[in-house]
Amino acid sequence: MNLRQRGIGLIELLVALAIGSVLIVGAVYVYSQSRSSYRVSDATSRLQEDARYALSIIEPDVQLAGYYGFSNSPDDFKYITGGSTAGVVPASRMQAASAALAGLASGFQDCGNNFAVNLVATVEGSNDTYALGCGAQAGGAEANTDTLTIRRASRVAQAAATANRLQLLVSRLSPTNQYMLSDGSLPASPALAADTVQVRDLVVRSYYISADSEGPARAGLPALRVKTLLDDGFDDEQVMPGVEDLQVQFGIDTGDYDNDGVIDPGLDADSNGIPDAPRGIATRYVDPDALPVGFQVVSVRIWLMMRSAQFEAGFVDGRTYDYAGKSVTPNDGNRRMLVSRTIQLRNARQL
Ligand SMILES: [Ca+2]
Ligand SMILES: [Ca+2]
Ligand SMILES: [Ca+2]
Repeated sequence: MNLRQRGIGLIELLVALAIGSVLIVGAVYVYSQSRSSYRVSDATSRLQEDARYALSIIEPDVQLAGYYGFSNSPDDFKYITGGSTAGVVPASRMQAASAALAGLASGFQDCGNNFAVNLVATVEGSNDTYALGCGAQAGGAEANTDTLTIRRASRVAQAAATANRLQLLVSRLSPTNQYMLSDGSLPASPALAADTVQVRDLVVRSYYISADSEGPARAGLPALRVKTLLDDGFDDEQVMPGVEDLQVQFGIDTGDYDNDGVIDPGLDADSNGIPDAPRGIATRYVDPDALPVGFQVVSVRIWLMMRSAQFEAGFVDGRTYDYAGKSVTPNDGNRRMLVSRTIQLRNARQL
């Protein structure tokens, strides 16, 4: 037998090389594709996670807006000083247009006249502008964004009254015994009783968007921030970086449940255009600066535009986002995610 050993011919070598390089190019392509789709899904899920967190902060605040202990009627409250229930100031005179409430620590008036104590306005906001009297932090307010303010009582009762803190004395037994105080002096009556007469802190929170985020190299990345009423005044802290826009609309009950543009028959005996007994159904959404007086706000709709911290090479966000009466086409290399939520107010004010 003449077994001839043969080597690999040039043709075979070239064919093998060609097949090999096709395989390598293919593998590299698949790898780079999966890497970039991983990057996209990673960026997207981060935006999603941040949005979820930001909403988890805002949502409970809004749900409880207008919760004032045993009463959801802010008109029941009266401001007292020195524990004296004589010469009280009713809630109707604690509003922005009213005379400045006497005896308040100056910090309480920093965000505007009677801003901290305006119990009647359980939710309020400004439309596409920053209208709080106290300055926006971190580069100032981002242009064309809304603000949202909520007012309510704290979830837990305090053991005692504290000076220089805005607090509510709430009574389950008598709607006339609802007081607000800031000097730690409780009236002689009603006396505190665990289940029926309690002191709760007044909670006032104002959400807005700043132009910058905190932290190194975070200038130019907008952030969601919140001002919170504390002892003597307002604190300002960042909730979440990478929130480019906050938009707010209020759902009001116009009594037009059959949606024909006018209040339904029989619901407006006093003919003032406002349902006499609102059912707590949002029949119309309005911008925060277009809230008609006297209507019940039953829900708040919120939009957050989340934005990635960095430009992404080769990516252009050419989408047009239509929301809250705005239309935005960014055309830049930032990835975005628009999230929205409609939050029901549990303590919608009964008028
Ligand atoms: Ca707006
Ligand atoms: Ca109607
Ligand atoms: Ca009416």
